[in-house]
Order: sequence, then C-alpha cells, then structure tokens
Amino acid sequence: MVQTNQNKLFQLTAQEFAKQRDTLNLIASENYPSPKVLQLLGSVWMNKYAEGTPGKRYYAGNIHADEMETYVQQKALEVFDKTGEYGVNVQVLSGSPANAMVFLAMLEAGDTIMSLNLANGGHLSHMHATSNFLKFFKLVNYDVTETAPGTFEIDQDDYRAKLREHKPKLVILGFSAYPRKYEFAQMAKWAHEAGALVLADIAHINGLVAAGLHDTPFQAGDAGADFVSMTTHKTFRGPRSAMLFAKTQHMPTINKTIFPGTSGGPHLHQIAATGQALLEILGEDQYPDGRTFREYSQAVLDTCQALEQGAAEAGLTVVSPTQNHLCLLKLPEQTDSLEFQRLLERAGIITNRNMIPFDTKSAWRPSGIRLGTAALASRGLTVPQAKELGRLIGDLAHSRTTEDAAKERSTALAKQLNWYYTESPAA
Ligand code: DSN
Repeated sequence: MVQTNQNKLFQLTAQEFAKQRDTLNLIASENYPSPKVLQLLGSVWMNKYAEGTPGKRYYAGNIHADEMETYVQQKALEVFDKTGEYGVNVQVLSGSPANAMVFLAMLEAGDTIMSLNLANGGHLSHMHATSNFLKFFKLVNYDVTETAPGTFEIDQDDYRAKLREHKPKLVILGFSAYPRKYEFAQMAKWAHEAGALVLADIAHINGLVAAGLHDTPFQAGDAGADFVSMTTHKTFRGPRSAMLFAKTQHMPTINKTIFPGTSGGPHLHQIAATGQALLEILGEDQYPDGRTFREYSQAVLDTCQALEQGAAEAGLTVVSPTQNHLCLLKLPEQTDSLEFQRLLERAGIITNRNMIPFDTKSAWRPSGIRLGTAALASRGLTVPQAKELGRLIGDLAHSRTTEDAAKERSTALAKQLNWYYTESPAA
C-alpha cells in the first residue's frame, strides 16, 4: 500500500523543499519565514470560519479567534504606527486585493488614479494599460527621469505637474522594481495639496520601514499616507498575506468594503502567522538565527550593495544604484534575458528578468534582471559571499564561466548557508 506521505503531492513538496535548500534565491519579493510562521500557517486556525470582526462574528466558536485577531492588530500598529492616527485591517488576503479594497472603498466610477508607470518600476495592481480596473477608473502615470548618469528616480516635476493637470482622486506611492528610496512624506504632501487621497503600497520595503531603515509613510497629518497596504512575505519575512492600514477616519469604510463588501471568511491561519512575524520584528520572539530584526534588515541592505558591486565588477551595468533590498542590472545588449534567467536557474541561481527604465525591449524578453537579498540574508548570506555571487552572475553573463562550474559554485555556497526547516512528512 502506498504510504500517505508518498503520494504525488508529498513527493513534489519534498522536491520543492530540496530545491529551495540547495539553490540561491534572489527573487526580490520572496523570503524564508521562521518555522513558527509555517507552523501557524498549517495550524488548526485554518479550520475555522470567522466572518465578521472581533466580537461581531456570524458563526459561533470564535472566542479565541477574536482574541488572536485583536492581538495581531495591536502588534501591527505597535510596529508601524508611531502617530496614533492609523487603524488596521488584517483580514485582507493578499497585496493586490488590498489595493483593490482602497479603490472600491474610496472611488467612484470615472475617478482618476495616478501611479508609477509599470514599465519603469510600478506594480500590476497599481493600474496599467491592460488593467481590468480601466473599466471603472482612469489612469495617469507619473514616471522616472535620469537624475544622474545611470540613475533613474521619480521625476518630481512631472509628478507635481500631473497632479495639477489631472487632479487624481487617488495617488499610489509604491513600486515593484525601484532600487531607490521613496520620498513618501513630500510626495504625500503634494498629493494632498492637489486634493488627492494617498495610498502607499510598501509591500517590498515594509520590513525596512519596520526596522527604521527606510522612510515611513505612516506620518501625522498631511505628510502621512491615508492608506498603507503591504504584503507580509517579502522583507517583512512573514506568511503569504497582507495588511491594510488607514487613517482612523477611513477605517469604517475600509472594514465594510472588506467584509461584507467583497470578502467572506478571513484566513485566520494567515493572520496568526502574520502575528508571529510581528512578534519577531518586535523582539518578543526570535527568528532562529538569533539576530534582531534590525540586524537582519541591515544585512539585507549591505548584501544587496555587495551583490550589485560584484556584478558591476564583473561587467554588468547597474541601473540606479541600490538604496534598498533590490538591484536592477542591465544585461549585455545581445543577451536574451529569458534565456539568461533559464541559464541562471540551471546554475542554481533563481531570479527574474525585468524591464529597466525606458526599456526598448519587450516585457517578455526585457533588458535587465532584478535581484534581491531579503531571502538569502535570512539564510545568513555575508557581504563577501554576496559580492562573490554578483561576480558569478556577471561571469555567466559574459561567458567567463560554464554553467557546470557556476552550478558547482552556487551549490557550495548554498551548503554554507543556514537552513531552518526540518524534514517532515510534508517536506
Ligand atoms: N510579484 C511580486 C514582485 O515580485 O514584485 C509582487 O507582486
């Protein structure tokens, strides 16, 4: 008889476990949460429905769910809000729905949303040329400009001019592939002066914000975003989930839009696991390597700079020197980035091809790659190792090493890194 833990799904899970352990993950939006986060995600919380809000549920049996959700809300505000002006909803299921909740809660059909151009670093959920939300809302993009040779940053003049010209109802501050710091306070002030509401999507950098290593959009008064959305699995190092904060006067509308407006039962297992990540950030529990969250976050920044430097030394072109957890590199003109991404994967290095500002190539085969260090910094990647890894990627791009030799080097490095998960029937 086939053992239950031998079925196809468990076999594939075991293969995925080994692949994650034995390769080098440079996807800028991924991470390795603590085993406790995974434990809570697979816990009995998953069995429970809890439509409603703490203290006001539609099904019985939520005595512990009420306490847990309230506790996670408190911890979330403790980490992010020093102003006392924000509330939070932890039921939103993921990052894109979190942004959609703000559109649905605050906008009327025909209103204009202004966001960073997707092609130059923005995100799919901030509206784009083929977004389904174009049925309801108009889109205006602000953009980047070359502020120094090879450095592309938000064009603040263009931003202000578009605010004046288009009078958007909602301005989104945030990105998916932007290696520079975002000037949240100044941009929020200008948007408010133009009569817009401001949504800051800090999915990529919320860990850095929580660690005090990036400016925060949680500000008092006009310098603060009205809404702050975030996923919880990138630099934040929690489960696949999301949180949506808002200035307290907007919270009733946001809460109603999430439930019953658009969603049913919250995913209590995601909420509990998010709470675990918050405790690790606050130092009330610890990630297994024993570092504080700030030490870890500083390592994310340091290794990202080293990675970028190594790649530059090996002949790749840096696009906008990194100031956060990700870097953008331009590949040699003749390189097919899709093929290069596949070559890297065969060599044990996992990352994604990416458009660079004002790319002349297609989104499917763009000119660059995006690398991030949040995941490998969790595994203890050091600055010298990061630099060596950058050089290896550059050597591969310039055919100075073979795929097999690169695979040997990456496997050796993966073996030196920490790995916190134990083999289990579900591994
Ligand atoms: N897919 C994530 C990223 O890589 O930026 C965000 O949705």
